[in-house]
Amino acid sequence: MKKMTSLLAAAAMSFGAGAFAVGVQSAAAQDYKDEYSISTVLPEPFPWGVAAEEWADLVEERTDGRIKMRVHPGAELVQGNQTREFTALRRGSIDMAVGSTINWSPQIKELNLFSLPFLMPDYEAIDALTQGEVGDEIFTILEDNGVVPLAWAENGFRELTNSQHAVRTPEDLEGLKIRVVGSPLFNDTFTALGANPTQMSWADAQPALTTGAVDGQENPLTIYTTLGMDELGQDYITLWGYMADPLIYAVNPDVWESFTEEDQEIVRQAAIDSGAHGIEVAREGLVPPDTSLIDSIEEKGVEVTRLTDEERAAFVEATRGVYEEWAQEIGPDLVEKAEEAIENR
Ligand code: X2X
Repeated sequence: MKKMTSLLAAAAMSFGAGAFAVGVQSAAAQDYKDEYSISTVLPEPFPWGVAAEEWADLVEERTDGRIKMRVHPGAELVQGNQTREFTALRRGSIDMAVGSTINWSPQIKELNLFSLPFLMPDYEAIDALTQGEVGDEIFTILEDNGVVPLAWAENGFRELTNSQHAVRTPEDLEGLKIRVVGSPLFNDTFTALGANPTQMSWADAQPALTTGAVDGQENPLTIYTTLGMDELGQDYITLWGYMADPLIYAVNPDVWESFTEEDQEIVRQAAIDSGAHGIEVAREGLVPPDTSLIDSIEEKGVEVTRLTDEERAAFVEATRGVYEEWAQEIGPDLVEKAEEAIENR
């Protein structure tokens, strides 16, 4: 009888544990929101929007609709103020984001690494950072600062465009009013080059280009073509590849914790998969031997300036002081690690 009782008790216990586990599962599922917001700056068909939409699609498909995500482009959840995106993500007023390292660098100084002028000479250099130890270190820093980073995508190498004349030397930039993004590093770089930088959000940049309030801007050519900047009078492009901004997928930690482990894995893998595709889209037509995107711009009569090594060196030289100053700000060890990774790529 005693044995019987204890057997029954054991059965009841294991049944109870099972019921408890089921209870936790369904409570978690019930805790899920009807829809999660993904903040980003640019919609489809820009590489940002492609990456973010594909993330949402893959997650919905792979979770059988348990998790639905909606892309909010134009940084609309922070009223277009893209440099506030990281803070909103951390606080939970947005759930998820696919954001540029530039836009998050006012809060995370280490992300300025990617904006150091002429640190990364080519696409392999970007990969050497994001796919290596430096990328891991940056993800740890992001985690320590209250978000859950999952994967990388890409905006791309930012080329210089303007409405006035071809730029082949730093002297050609003298006095040109150039719209720059929201990290002080950009002000320093363009000031060192003799230009007149003016900081504004992407939302403000578009009308400023249309009205001619600024002479030029810097952004990847995917943005130039998708927006049709040739029609806004941006008739001169200098291919100088002075920096590139990767995009980072990240999730608010409370949202992340609310997901079951299985769903966390799905969300992470979908970010990695859509990010890999996003990087392909960001590089399409820009990497030799396929330069079709650049060719299509030239065919429109836009003057594309390609710098010789010597001409490029003049820009490197003119911005060297900014590089050194900002390397201190970012952290000399991280910068050194990045330089080594690029050297050994
Ligand atoms: O504002 C820009 O230039 C953009 C769209 O490239 C970023 O958000 C960094």
